[in-house]
Amino acid sequence: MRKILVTGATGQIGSELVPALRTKYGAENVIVAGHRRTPPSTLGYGPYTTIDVTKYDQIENAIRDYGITHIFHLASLLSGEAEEHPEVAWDVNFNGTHNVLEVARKNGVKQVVYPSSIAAFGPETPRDNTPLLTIQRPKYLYGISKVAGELLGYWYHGKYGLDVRGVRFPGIISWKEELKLLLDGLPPGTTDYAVLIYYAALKEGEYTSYLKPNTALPMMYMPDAIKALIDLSEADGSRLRHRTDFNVNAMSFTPEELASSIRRRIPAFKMHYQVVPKKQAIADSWPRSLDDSEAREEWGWEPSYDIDSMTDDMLENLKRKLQLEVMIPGR
Ligand code: AKB
Repeated sequence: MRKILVTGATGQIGSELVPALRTKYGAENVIVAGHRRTPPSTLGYGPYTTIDVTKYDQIENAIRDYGITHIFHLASLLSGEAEEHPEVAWDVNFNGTHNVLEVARKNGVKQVVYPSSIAAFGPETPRDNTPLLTIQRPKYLYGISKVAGELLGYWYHGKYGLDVRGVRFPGIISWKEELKLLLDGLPPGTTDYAVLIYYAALKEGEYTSYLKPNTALPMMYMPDAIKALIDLSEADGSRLRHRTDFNVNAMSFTPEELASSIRRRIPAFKMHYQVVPKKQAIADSWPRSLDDSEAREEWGWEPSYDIDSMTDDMLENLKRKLQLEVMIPGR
């Protein structure tokens, strides 16, 4: 029987991972940890605890109180906010991960899973079909914290035998959790335009992209991201030759290609461009597509959504969520 702790559970991935885990393992066996005093209602019924991952004791108390056997560690600042708040980002992304691993090994936790990112690569990395093992010299702090997290996981596995696993996520697109915007009106991540564009398409019929029209980045629809985390967690450990750095590819597209996909459903949708140099520079240092052969071979990774099936599903669900009357041909 698994007793699972999810850190950073009120964020974009946690909001959808938690309900999936609760359906699979039982609500009372999935303990949600976040910053807020009360959990958002989207997480459904089940135990909730407040944890700041930079505080070792708070993690250890939760592990002991609930008899935790497995951890999904999601608490992290994203690429844009990490550049704005480097000290906090290092504290949460690196020290937080170190705390989770240390508490886990000292308290007999069986497994820790956490995401890395395409940000773990840098401008010198080959950008197309990027292999798992290649040059990693990220230029920005978020990526540096992710590479450090990947290596730390290997170290805990090698030195203490802790079962640490992780994937390098591309940009994740989802409709359930509304993105918070930062003070400058920009989202916390670099790939988040690909979420905001759907809201704008339904609400305003137009969107202004902060990335250039031809900036290709690897992306993934949330149901595939949830599948990746759960499948990797459940995979037979004896088949894993890699640990915390699995590339997982689903699709790659540019802002212009995403706009075209939306126009199949909303023909009048207009796209404008106002490039934000700090966002563009981060995007230009990341891969355009990934070679994910190790994930396919070692634990059977296979995505279900491409750009058009994702767009159809996003628009349908968002439209319902926003309760907007938008004419979608063929519906
Ligand atoms: C970001 O844009 O910062 C994240 C990521 C690719 O890790 N979505």
